[in-house]
Amino acid sequence: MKKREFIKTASVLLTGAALGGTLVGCKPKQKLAPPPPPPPPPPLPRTATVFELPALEYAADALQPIIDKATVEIHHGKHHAAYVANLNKALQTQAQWAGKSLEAILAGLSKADSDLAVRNNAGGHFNHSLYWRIINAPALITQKQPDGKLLEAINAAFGSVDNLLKQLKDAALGQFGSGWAWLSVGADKKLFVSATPNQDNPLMKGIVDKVGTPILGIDVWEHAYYLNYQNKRKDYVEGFLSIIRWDRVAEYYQKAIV
Ligand code: MN3
Repeated sequence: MKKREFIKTASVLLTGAALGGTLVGCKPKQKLAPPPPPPPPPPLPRTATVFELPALEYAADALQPIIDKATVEIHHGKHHAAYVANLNKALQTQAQWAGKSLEAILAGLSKADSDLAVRNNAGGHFNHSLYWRIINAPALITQKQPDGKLLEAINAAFGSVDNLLKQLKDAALGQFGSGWAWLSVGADKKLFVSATPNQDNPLMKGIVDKVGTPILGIDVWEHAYYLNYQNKRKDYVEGFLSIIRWDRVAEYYQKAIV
């Protein structure tokens, strides 16, 4: 046996003896308990949809003099941003909305929902996203009136564009307190005007009487106009209707009638 092998063998023997020695005189050897089963894997994290504040398509001062810069900055950067943040927060604890689109969430709400966080903030996010997209800088409003298929639908439902604008104005001025006035496409593909309180909208079929797809919305919360117009909601509504992007409203109409 070479020296190195001798050392190795001796070392193994010694170790065995030492181990054996420790067992001598011990209590009867206890059978080792089988290892506990591994803990169940943690539940998969629920993938809540995360919504984002859409950027404005124009500068904050672009809508002047109809809507002033400070109002746009606060309305978009604070109010709308808060609806998005609070919606995302609420969705973290309400598994039933996981992975759903904003429209699907709105359509799934019911009057029985006692937690208003999703209703108010999903509504607030949808409503304002539409609001910012259907208006533009006054100088960029080249098309003053609707045309094409949208015009045909307006004439069919209201008789004339003037009648539509009057109904929208009446709905906006008639909404007591905070809320919205809407032009929507109903299930019968016909246009109708309605108003809703707070951040409700016509997509909320479990909540509103008149159900449809909104294609134009007028925010009549005071935060939308008070800095510039104070209590003169009528002046704000008339100004707002003068900067409508009818080409964009027509796009929403086309999507809604498919
Ligand atoms: Mn608002």
